[in-house]
Amino acid sequence: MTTDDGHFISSTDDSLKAGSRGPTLLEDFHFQEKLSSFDRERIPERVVHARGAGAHGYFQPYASMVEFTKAKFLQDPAVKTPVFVRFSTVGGSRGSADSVRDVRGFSVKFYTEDGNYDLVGNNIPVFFIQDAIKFPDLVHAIKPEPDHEIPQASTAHPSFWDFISLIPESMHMIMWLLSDRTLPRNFRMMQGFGIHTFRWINAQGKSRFIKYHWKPLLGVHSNVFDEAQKLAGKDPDFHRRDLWNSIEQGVGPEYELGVQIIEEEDEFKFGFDILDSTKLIPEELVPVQPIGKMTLNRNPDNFFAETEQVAFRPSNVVSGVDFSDDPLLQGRLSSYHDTQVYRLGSPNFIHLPINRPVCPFHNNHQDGPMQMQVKTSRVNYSPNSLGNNQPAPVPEAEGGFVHYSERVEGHKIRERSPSFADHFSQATLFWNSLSVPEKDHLVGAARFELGKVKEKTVQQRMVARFNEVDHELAERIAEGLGLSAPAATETANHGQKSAALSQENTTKTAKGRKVAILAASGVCYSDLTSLKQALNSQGVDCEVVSILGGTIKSTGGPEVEVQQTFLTAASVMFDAIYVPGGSESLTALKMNVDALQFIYEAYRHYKPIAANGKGVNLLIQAGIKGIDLNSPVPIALGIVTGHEASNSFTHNFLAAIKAHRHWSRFEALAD
Ligand code: HDE
Repeated sequence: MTTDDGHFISSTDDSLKAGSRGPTLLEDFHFQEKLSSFDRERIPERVVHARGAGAHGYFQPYASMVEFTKAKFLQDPAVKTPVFVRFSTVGGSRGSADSVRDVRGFSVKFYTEDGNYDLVGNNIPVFFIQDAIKFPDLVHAIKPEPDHEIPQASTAHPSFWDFISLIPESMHMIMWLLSDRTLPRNFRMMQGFGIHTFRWINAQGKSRFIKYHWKPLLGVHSNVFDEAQKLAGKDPDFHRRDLWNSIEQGVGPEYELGVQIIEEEDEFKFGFDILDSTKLIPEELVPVQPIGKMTLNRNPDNFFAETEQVAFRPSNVVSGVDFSDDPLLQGRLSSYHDTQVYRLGSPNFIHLPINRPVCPFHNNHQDGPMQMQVKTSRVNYSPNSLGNNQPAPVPEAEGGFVHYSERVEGHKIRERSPSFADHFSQATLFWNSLSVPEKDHLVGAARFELGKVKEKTVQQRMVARFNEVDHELAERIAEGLGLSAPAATETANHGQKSAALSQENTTKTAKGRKVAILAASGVCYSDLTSLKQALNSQGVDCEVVSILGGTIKSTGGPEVEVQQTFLTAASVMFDAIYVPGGSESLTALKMNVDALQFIYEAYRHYKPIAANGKGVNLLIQAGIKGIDLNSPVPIALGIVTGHEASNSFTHNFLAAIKAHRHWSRFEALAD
């Protein structure tokens, strides 16, 4: 151990004192350095998106995009571009829980041979506001209220809904905010969107409009609200841990990058403005073309150096990518650089290893705090003759970035374009596109959030807003709040839908799921291992959860290792439950309240549950209604029973895991 200057340290446990019971001496330079460094360990957390987790990986295009863009990293399917991705929540502080109801950030830094490209998106395709100048108001309203700093990481408070009720442009985003999208199961099963309309420019200088979509290969899946709330206590690091573990296990997240390409001449053909970030372009109107895949496969070595210090800026683009005039994007183009300089303390944040481009960079920027480059030239101005006029600008033909020469003219004016004025049609489109359970969840979320608002005027104003989205929606929310329903509006629901907006239509696979095997001493070895092996072979992870740690005796085989106990684990951490046979094991579990609660909670959260042998009695004991050992439960209900772990038992359980949630369970099984 040495000081920062390299002097060997002989002791770091006692400060230098005048006598062993005497005062500490100022000359103890090791003490001074250690404490002063400690005093400065924190940098300001991000003003939004403070809570996050990151990972390294790579992006590879499926085919050359040369027709549409000259961006080098999209030219050659053989080229893997390294990436660093940071996922985040928006509202909570750095130490807040992962699973709260919130929008998630989805930021990607591509380290291309042409310099870094940052695609800083969210997991929702639209945003709350149309103009960046309202962002501070929005964030003040989202964050804890300034007098008592309550609540943490939640929009369920009066000032948020007061603000929202006064800005109708937020209604489309609010529908997404109240939907299951803000409760992602994990980052591996979460979608990403660039939100704004960007431009791609090809080598001939032709510009097209672009919307970005990240689609997870495992599909888009969510927690139910009760589960998300419990996870926040049982494992506040649930998403971070899942990301880390999946990468350590070699099954890190994979996302397909897709683009919607809009020709310049089609800019005005949609009936809404493509510069308005509260609108999406339905996939039925412009399909999403898959263009490549991103794989995350390496965890950071150090959270602070990488995940905390990574600095994203939407203005950080490569040649071939350009901006649109979306007023939300335009504001972001300056704000992020500004925030990084404040947060990381200097424009030289770019020299930090996580932010540095992988290609060489040269310019005449000079000095400043924490300058890491030791430039050796006497010349630091342009033009110059003493340094052979280096560094010199690069002509466009050789890759120099040239902004798209869009023609603009107009009066200087603080005004919203009238083409941004329709705030409800797409909110209605979203509502219409949801499945029945998704609609129920949304209504429940609205009742919860507005139920935390005691100001009746705010509640009423919000109900009036929902009424403009859909009358039945407003009626249901009003009923939950104990308010009288508003009269139906003159404009009826347009009845349009878009299939891509419902999570029910997403990819569904058993791969990447995690099953809890509940067992105690005396568990049937072949029941346990045969199903476990079958699940593992399909990419399903299993953990044995028991009453005590260590190992348990089995019948018919060796001792079985226990991975978790009912104290360390909870059903919310798993996607499904399996109860193998073995009468001694089942008797022990039946006597254990935590085991019974574990099963009932998974049942309540609509998760697949399998039990064989007398395990079915344990499910009954746990409170699951309408089942018995001799008559199989309909597969759609996600409860798989049988006398032994047969092929059809395994097959049915895998099918139930693949379906993930079994929404119709309560109506069908209730006594
Ligand atoms: Fe951000 N946003 N934002 N934002 N944002 C920040 O930058 C801002 C917006 C998003 O993982 C800040 O480094 C303004 C939309 C993500 O490090 C800050 C506006 C979208 C992240 C900032 C927006 C985002 C941020 C805070 C209104 C989705 C986390 C700390 C125009 C497309 C990046 C920081 C990371 C972070 C400003 C709106 C996504 C203050 C002014 C729209 C994913 O600069």
